[in-house]
Amino acid sequence: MDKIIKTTALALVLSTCSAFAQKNNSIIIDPSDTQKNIIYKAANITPTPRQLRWQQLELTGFFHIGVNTFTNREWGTGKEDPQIFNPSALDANQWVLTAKEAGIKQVILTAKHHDGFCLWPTATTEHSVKNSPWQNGKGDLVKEVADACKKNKMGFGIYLSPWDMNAPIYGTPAYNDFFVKQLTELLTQYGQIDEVWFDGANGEGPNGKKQVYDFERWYKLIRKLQPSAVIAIMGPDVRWVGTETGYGRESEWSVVPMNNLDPTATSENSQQAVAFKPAGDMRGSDLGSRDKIKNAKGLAWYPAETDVSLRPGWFYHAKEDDKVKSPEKLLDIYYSSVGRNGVLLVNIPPDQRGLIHESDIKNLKEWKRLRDETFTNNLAKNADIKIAKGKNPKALLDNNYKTYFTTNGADTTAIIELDLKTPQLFDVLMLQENITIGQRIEKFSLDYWQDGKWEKATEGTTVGYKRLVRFTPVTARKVRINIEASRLNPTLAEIGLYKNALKN
Ligand code: FUL
Repeated sequence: MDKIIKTTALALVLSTCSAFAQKNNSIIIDPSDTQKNIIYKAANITPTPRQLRWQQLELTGFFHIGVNTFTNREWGTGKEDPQIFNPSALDANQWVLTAKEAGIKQVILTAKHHDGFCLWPTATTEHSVKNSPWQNGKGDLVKEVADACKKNKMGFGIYLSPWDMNAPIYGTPAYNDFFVKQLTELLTQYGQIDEVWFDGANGEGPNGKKQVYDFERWYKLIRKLQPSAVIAIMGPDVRWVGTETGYGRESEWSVVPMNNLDPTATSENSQQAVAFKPAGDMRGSDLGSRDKIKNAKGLAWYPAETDVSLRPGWFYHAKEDDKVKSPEKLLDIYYSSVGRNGVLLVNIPPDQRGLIHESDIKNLKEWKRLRDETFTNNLAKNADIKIAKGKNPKALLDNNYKTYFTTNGADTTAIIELDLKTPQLFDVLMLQENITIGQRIEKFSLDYWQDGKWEKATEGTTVGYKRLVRFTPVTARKVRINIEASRLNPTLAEIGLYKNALKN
C-alpha cells in the first residue's frame, strides 16, 4: 500500500516536472489537477522570448495620423478624398527622435485606421497616399517611419485596423484575402516588424455588413513572415489592459485563465505556435488571482499593455494644443502602468504639418527629466544586505536583471534587510521579479526601522516584471522587504529605493 502511494506520488512529481522540462507560456489544466497543482502550474508559466523582449521595452509609442488629422475627426467615414492628406512639412525622423528622447523604445504607426486610408502605396486599394498630393503621390509613410526607426535604433510596429469603412468587400470572405494581402505587404516590404496591433473595433463596412475576421490565418502569416513580432490586443501575445486612461490594475497578473487553449500548440510550445485567440471580456479588476484561476481550463502568459493618448483624442486636433497631458500627469501614469507590471503605450499624434507639436515635445521632455531625477539614484545601491535564509542576495543590487535572489527548498516567503549605511529620505519602492522563472509574488511589504522598532512604509500584492509603489516619505537607515506570500519560491532580480521628484 505504502509502496503504491509512493509510486503514485513519484509519478505525479515526474509528470508535473516533465510538463516544465521546457518553458511554456501556456498550459492546459487537467480536470484531475488539484488546487495545489494549478497554483504550481501558474507559477511556472513563463513568457516567450518575444514577450520578454516586449516587456523589457517598458515604454512604447503610438503615432496616429491619417485622413482624420485633416478632417478633425477621431473616426473617419471611409468616404474621405485621399486629396485631403497633405502634410506640409512631414518629418518622420522628428517623431521618432521625440519618442526616443522621452525614453520610448518602440513605436507603432497607424498604417490604416478604421476609415481604410492606407499610409503606404498599397496594391490592394486606390484609397491610399498614392492618390494624395503629399510627395506628389510618391510618398510612403510606413517606409519613412520604418527607416527613421532603423536609423535611431528603435523598434517598429504597425497598427492595421481590421475594421475598414472603405473597402467595398468588407463583410464578405473576400475581405480576409484583401486583409492578408495588406498584411503581407506590410510584413515584407519594411524590414523587421516588432509589433502588430489589431484593434478590437468591429463596426460596419460601406455595405452595412460586419466582418468575421480570420484571426488564425492572420496569426499564422505574422508568425511566418515576422516571427519575432508580438501580436497585440486582438492577438495572442499582448493583452489590452482594459482602459485607455493609462492606469493599470493594482494587482496585475501576467498569467491569466485561458479557456480556449489549443492543446497541440501548448505541447509543441514552438515559437511559431499560437495557443489561443483572445476571447471574452478581460476588463475586470482581478484577472489572475487564485480565485480566478482555480476553475480555469488553461492558463497563459498574457501580459498587459496600457495605452493612453498624450491628448484627449488619438488624432491631432489644434483645439487640444492646450490639453496635452502634463509632465506630472504622465509621471503618475508611469507609476500606474510600467510600475504595475505593464508596458505603457503612449500616443503622440503628429499634426497637420506632419510634425509633433511643440507642446507635446515640451511635456514629454519634462516627463523624462522627472523620471531621470527620480530613478537615476537608487538610494539602496550601496546597502549591506542581510538575509536569514535564501540564495544569491548580491543579485538584488547588481543592476543585472538576469541574476536573481530566491529562496531555499519550498520556502515561499523571504525577509531582506538593507542597511543603507547613512539615513536616507525615500518614498518609492521598486521591485522586479525575474519573469523568466515565472510571476509568483502575491504579497509584499516594506518596513523601516525607527525608534527601536519596525514601522510599515507600504505594502502591495503582485510584482511581476516591475512594481513601483509610492508612499509617505520616510527617513531611515535600515529597511526590510518582506515577501509575505508567493505561489512558489519567489525571485527578485532587482530592488530599489528612490525619492520621487514630485510630492507623493
Ligand atoms: C481604439 C480606436 O477606435 C481608436 O481610434 C484608437 O485607434 C485606439 C488606440 O483604439 O479602439
